Parts: sequence; C-alpha cells; structure tokens
Amino acid sequence: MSRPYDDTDQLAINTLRTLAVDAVEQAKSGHPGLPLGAAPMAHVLWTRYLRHNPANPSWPGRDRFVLSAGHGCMLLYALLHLTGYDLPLDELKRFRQWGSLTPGHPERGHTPGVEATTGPLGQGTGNAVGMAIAGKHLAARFGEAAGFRVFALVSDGDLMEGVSGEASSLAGHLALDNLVFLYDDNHVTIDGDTQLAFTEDRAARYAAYGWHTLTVEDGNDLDALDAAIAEGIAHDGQPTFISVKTIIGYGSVDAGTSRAHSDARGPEQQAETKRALGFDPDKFFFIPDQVSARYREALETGAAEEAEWRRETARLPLAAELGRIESGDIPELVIEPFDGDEKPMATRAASGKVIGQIASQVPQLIGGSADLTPSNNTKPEGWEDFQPGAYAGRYLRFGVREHGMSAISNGLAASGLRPYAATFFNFLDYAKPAVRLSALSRLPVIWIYTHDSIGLGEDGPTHQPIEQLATLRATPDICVFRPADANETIAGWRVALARGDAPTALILSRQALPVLDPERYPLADAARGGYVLEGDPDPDVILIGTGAEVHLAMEARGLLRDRGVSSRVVSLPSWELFEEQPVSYRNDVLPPEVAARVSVEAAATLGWERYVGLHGRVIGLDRFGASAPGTAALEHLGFTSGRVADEAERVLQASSIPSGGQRGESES
Ligand SMILES: Cc1ncc(C[n+]2csc(CCOP(=O)(O)OP(=O)(O)O)c2C)c(N)n1
Repeated sequence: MSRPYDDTDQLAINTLRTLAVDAVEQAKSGHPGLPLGAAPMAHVLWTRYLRHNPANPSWPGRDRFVLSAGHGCMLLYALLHLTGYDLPLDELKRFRQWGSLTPGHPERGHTPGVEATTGPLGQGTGNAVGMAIAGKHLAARFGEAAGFRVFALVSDGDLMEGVSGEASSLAGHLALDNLVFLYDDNHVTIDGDTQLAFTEDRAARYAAYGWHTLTVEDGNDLDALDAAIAEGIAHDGQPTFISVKTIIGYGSVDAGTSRAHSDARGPEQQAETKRALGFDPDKFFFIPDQVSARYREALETGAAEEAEWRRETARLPLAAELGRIESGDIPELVIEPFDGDEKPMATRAASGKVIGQIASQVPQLIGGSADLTPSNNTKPEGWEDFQPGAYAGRYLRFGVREHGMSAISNGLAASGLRPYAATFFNFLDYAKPAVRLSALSRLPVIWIYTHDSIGLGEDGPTHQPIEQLATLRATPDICVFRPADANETIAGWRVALARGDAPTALILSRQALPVLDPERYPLADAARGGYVLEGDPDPDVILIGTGAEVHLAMEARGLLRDRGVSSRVVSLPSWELFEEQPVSYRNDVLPPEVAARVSVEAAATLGWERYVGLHGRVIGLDRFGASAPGTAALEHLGFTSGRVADEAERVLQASSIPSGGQRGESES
C-alpha cells in the first residue's frame, strides 16, 4: 500500500454513495442498496489497483472491471464520472432517462468505460472469465505486456445463477490467476435474507472450483480490502475469490434489509441517508473538490501507464501481429471453393474445412465447443488446446457448459478476439441469455450450431430443434445463416467474419447434402441472404428454401417441369441479410407479381408468411420431431420433393381464386 487511507478516501466513498442516492431519487427508480454497501471495495480497487486510462477507454492493455451485479450501476457511473471518463455529471442527473448515457443497467458500447452489458444476473461472471482467458492468451502469445487483469464485482444473485458456476468452474480449471472476483456478501436479495434460498458455503464452493479464497470481515475496512485485493492480484496459479461482508444500503434507515435493495426511498430517507454519511441533505449531486482531485489522479496515472504499455508492447517480437488483432481488421480471406463433383457433404463438415483454411489467416480467431468437438467439426489441425501452461493455445475446451461458453465468448469478443463457440442447435436454449446479450452488446461472436433439424435423425425430438430458428430470427441484431451446401457455408463464414460489430449464427446440417457446383450456380450471392439459385425468369411458382430443404425445392422443380409448370428456386440462407438488400434486388429475387409461392424449411413455420404472402404455402414443422433415421424422420414428417411439388400445384390453382393465405399441413 503506497499511501495510508485518509479522510479524503472516506469522503470519496461517501460521495459515491450519495451520488447513487441522489440519482435514484431523481429517477424515482433504481438500486441504491449495492452502491451504498459496496462503495468501499470499489473505491480501493479503482484508486489503488485498476490500471485504466479514462481518456482512452479502449486502451487494449487496461485492466477490465465488470460490474456483474448490473443493477448497482450507479456505483459504476459515479466511478466513471469521477475518474474522468467522458460521462458528464449531467448524465448522472439523467439516470435512466430516454437518450441518457446512464441506462438502467450498464450497456457496453453505450457508456464510455462500461466493459460488459450486465443486469441479467450471472452474465458478468462469464464475461469476466472470457476476458481473463483473453488476457492470459494474449500474454502467452505475444509477451506479458500484452495481457491484462480482470476484476468483477459479483453479488448473491450472480452466484445463485447457474452460469456463474459453469464459468467459475472453468476458470478454476484453467487456473486464471489474472482474475479476481469481489463478492458483495451482504446476505440480502429481493425476497429477503439469503437464508431463504442460498445457504451453501460460497467460499468453499469457489475453493472446490480451484480458486484461492479470501474473506474481508468488514466491507468498510479499507486496509483489509486493500490487503485482500493486493493478495488476489499477487496470487499465482489460481483465480481469487474475495468474500467481502457488507451491509446493503449502508447509511440508510433500511440498511441490512431487502428494502434497501431497490427503489427511491423518498426525499426524507434521501436526506437522512445523506446526513448519516456526513453530507448536506440540501446539496444534490455534490462532489467535494478534494474528492474530485483524488479521483482525477486516474487521468495522469492512466496516461502514464498507457504510454509505458505502448513502449513495452512495441518492443514485443510479434508487435505487428498484436497490432492487427487490436485493429479488429480481418485480412482478405483465401478460401478454396468446393468442387461440384465433390461427394455429398454435411455443412458442419464443410464448416470444419473452412475453419481449417482460415485458422492461420485470422490472427484473432479463437474458438471451441461445449464438448462436441467431433460433431461440431470445430478443431482445426495444428491448433493446440488452451490449457494451464499452454495459454497460447487457440482451441477452447468449454466442457458441457453451453451457457458458460456463451457468456465467456462474449467476454472474448469484448477483448478484441474473434471467438466461435459451438454446440448442437437445440442446445441454443441452454445458451440463449448470453446469445441475446451478444446481439444487444453488438459483439461479433460466431455461434456455430450443428445438427440443425429433424434431419439429425435417431437422437430424436429431445435433440431436434424446431423453434430455434424462429427464436434467433426474432432476436434483433443477430445474423442467422443456414447454408444449403458446402459453398454457401463458405459464404456464411465470410459474412460472419466481415461482421465486426454483431454476432452471426451459422446453422449447419448433420446430414450430408449435395455440393452445388460453383461453376453452375451463383453461390457467392448467398452472402446477400437470398438469391435465385436456378429457374425460369418468368416462373409460375417460386419455391423458397433454406439449408437442406433447398435441395428438396430443386428436386421439386424437376417434378414440376415434368408436369408442365415453370418454377424458380430461391435459396434464402439469411433473412436478415436479405432484408438489408435494396428493394429492387429483393423484387428481382421474389417478383411481387408471382403470388404462387411455397417455402420449405424443416422448422417452425412462424414468420414465413412474410415471404410466401397471403396466397402462399409454408411447409414446416409445428410439432416436435421423432426418433428415427434422419431420412425417415424427414419423409414421415412431410419433407419430400413430391410434397413440395404438390403444394406448388395447389398454390397455383388456389392463387387464381383470391381466398386468403393457407398454411401447408405439417405432416403428410
Ligand atoms: C437473471 C436475472 N434474474 C432476476 C433478476 C432480477 N433481480 C435483480 S437484482 C436481484 C437479486 C438481488 O440480489 P443480489 O444479487 O444479492 O443484489 P443486492 O440485493 O445485494 O443488490 C434480482 C432477482 C435479474 N436482474 N436477472
């Protein structure tokens, strides 16, 4: 410890507290309890240990601070304002208001200095683990100076959520000693005391995960907090978990009770709390000069630390490659197309081959699978596993932890790497909260979901996705791409890597699919989301498919031709990309005057009306699948070219009678 803690530190802590109280009162909503209890640990960390430069929030060498208990965000906003980030006091006064930089929970990319979007409890723990992996990885690949440390403030709610167990277990296994959790152990959640539902020994749980554990008995004891944080940072070979015993709502009349957790407590309590903390109740958003000066020291120390870091990293042998990673730029990709005379190939297998080709081309690529590596085809030859003592490895063994994997991947992406993370499509349900946050935070994670339909076969309805495509398509800001063959898979990977500011989900088949001849079909147009694969310029009927079902549409076209019906096959691997195209292009692909349309996709029908229109038919699946060989499951559930052709003829007949939309039956 350099300088003893003094009255200014105490005043600074109470400034954090009163800013939170005033902001919550002004907004008439929010969560004052956590800031009041946890302000001392945050103060010690931010003034003595956190390496950051408020003038440059994106300095790659900075330490990361994740407020996993995002509801306590006024604590973070106060720290960001006071230490000199571009967050004026007026923004604190506009806490939770339309258009402010201080939303109700922290949003990465919205507020300078916010590292992770948190609020859904538990997510921040996984993000922090992902960041710690990134820090270890960069240090091992490029030299110590390229790494960084990660601190997370976590609450009871964070630790109750399963995702924290998944992520923390992996962090312990990986011995991430650049990671420190500060646990706000205040024994209170919304319903009351943690005795109601959360009584395990948290420190013992973390010790069992392989973490170094420490306890601070009094969350207001600055020396004890300082010593614990210093020990956590210095401790080698394990992440550190510090239980800090705090009092929720410290200083307020509701201190120590669940009443202090949230909500404005009214002007009287506001005044009383401020008085108890030694502040004038009639001064609002008051920041004493000496407090301001103390926090603003971060600007000077931060600038010096960043300058030193720049000198050190410039001397690293692979400084140029590190610079490329930090720039976020992706090089021009060289990917060999698949030949038309190639044997049928599952798109998951094609994806594996693409990863094999790009692994050495994209320095920021890192990835893995939730224990399905041989099925997801995600490990490129030559990549080592990321393991303790082998942190330069780029292949991540996430274990059977889909949710943890996904929250961790968000942390990797937030650290400037380009992660991919894989599992069976159906297990998106185990990962969804983090996938949603990748979209909300605009993190360019590449989600790889294989075994994309009932076509996966024998594993049966427990493993066969139905509603997952609709779920993802309904999620804003994520690009969903379901390629029809190996060459469309290349297009999908190109799209995913080019999207540097949003996630992409590649939806891949387990079963082998014919490889379309790139000499014959305009397969690169798949990157536009939808295109005419083949067919007549002036068709009677349009057949639209995605993924494996595109091949059914192609076969159906042959059947229709034999019956004297002209048709066009449109492959529509990505609704989102197609919607981004100019209307003229979309009208070329799906001419408005052709009302006779049939879509075919082995998934929930929801939403397809937008492409087939009122007179079209949607061939899909609004029931669960069944255990059988994939070809049998598809056939029994109505996915045959004969069915597609029949529906097309029916639609043609019906389209001459304007009788409203009709949905195809799910089963034949
Ligand atoms: C996934 C999720 N479930 C529920 C909530 C609603 N919620 C907000 S805070 C909270 C619990 C608060 O307890 P704790 O985490 O200990 O925070 P503290 O009361 O100490 O501020 C809950 C259930 C949430 N934010 N995220």
